Amino acid sequence: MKTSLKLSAYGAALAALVAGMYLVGTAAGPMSDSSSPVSAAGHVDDGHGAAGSAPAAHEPGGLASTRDGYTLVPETTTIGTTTVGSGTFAFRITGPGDDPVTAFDVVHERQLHFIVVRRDGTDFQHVHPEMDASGTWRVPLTVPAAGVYRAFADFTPTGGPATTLGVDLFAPGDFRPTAHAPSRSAVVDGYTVTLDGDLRAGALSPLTLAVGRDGAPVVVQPYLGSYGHLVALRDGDLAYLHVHPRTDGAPGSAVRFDAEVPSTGTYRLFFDFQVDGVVRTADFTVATA
Ligand SMILES: [Cu+2]
Repeated sequence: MKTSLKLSAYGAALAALVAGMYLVGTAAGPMSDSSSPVSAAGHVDDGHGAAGSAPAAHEPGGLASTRDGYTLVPETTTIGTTTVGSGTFAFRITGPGDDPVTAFDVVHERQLHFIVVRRDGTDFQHVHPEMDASGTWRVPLTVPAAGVYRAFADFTPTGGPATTLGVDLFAPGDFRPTAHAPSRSAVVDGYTVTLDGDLRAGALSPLTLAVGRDGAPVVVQPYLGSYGHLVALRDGDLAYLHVHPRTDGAPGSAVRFDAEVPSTGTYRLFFDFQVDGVVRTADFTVATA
């Protein structure tokens, strides 16, 4: 069975809900402050600073394993596939002073959201590890095929910034990359999910995700505090953006998001939605308009 279809748990992460809005991002600042050349935000680093003067503040999340004094420290970087064995993946988040962090804010009903995806944008998983008293997180983790995977830890340390850190994990074996043609429609377990709307770099982009089955709309259920969760990963570097639905959206078969991507390019979008108590993931490939 595909792991992406059987997420037993799921959620969202990201702390900072922009006041009265719907966009949640992992970047330390608003997405419009990214280093994208299309950004028109007022306090983008304009180059007056010396090279190396904390450009990370303007970067999307997930591109680094360490940021703002917080580091994602995996116990091992080798993971098993369904054919060569599986295991438990363990890691810690260390903070200032290199001590393990044990206090995290609950965001979307979880202290930490963990996402694993192969670097070609395939086999997305969103799971919720458990932390012990020493600050070690563990989660059963198996991937369906060999390759290099990116793992993202999406969390808010208590008193610290909303943060997404990423590390590469390796599943031994023959790796066959998958190309993803542009797609705005996905079928998952008989549910058809359709994406409407254009992604525009550096601007809020209204997106609608509609779920149906046998030609009829299907009403999605709330899960972990919203009606669906959307992760966008930039093709090429897997820059990570986590977007939540607009709060003015009534429950229904269509979930509305306002996403903002930091640059032109192609993005893989992963939409987690719940129907009849089961969380499923639909994925799309969209280039900026
Ligand atoms: Cu989660």
